[in-house]
Amino acid sequence: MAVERTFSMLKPGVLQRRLAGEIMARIERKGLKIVALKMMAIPIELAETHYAEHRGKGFYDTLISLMTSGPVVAMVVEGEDAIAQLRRLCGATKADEALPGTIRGDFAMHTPRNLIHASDSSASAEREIGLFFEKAEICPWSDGNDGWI
Ligand code: 3AN
Repeated sequence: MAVERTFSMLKPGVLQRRLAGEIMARIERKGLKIVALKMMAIPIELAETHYAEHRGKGFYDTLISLMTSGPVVAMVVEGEDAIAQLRRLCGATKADEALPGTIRGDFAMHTPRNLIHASDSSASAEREIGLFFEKAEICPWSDGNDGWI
């Protein structure tokens, strides 16, 4: 499997619910590597660019207003097959379809507040990492545990 980078973001509400550590722990326990991390308030223009594919949909205005309603935690996550692996950890988009054991299945009751974003393809990952992070903010590391994970 190829080593990939993916973009992930803990949405507004996660810090308020004190779930940031719990969610990041799940990502770490899986064996994925966090190689960039920052807390930020998303300007409305960035939220609109990030979610441009959803413009015009019924939930778009709510989505933009929720995403700009409080700080997020943005991450670049690295690992073998990281894009699909992280999507599986997140669970289905719809709160009532996300299975127990997944982040959304365990913590989300309502789809608009489904806690976490994770890129859905390598093209999205590259685009989204570029939107949120400068190259110099990404810190690759290796610790010799790779053979155990
Ligand atoms: P995902 O985040 O699983 O890739 P997308 O890209 O289809 O899902 O949707 C982006 C975000 O828009 C979701 N995380 C969710 O917050 C919101 N969303 C998607 N579908 C709906 C829906 N039917 N009703 C309300 N909000 C939605």
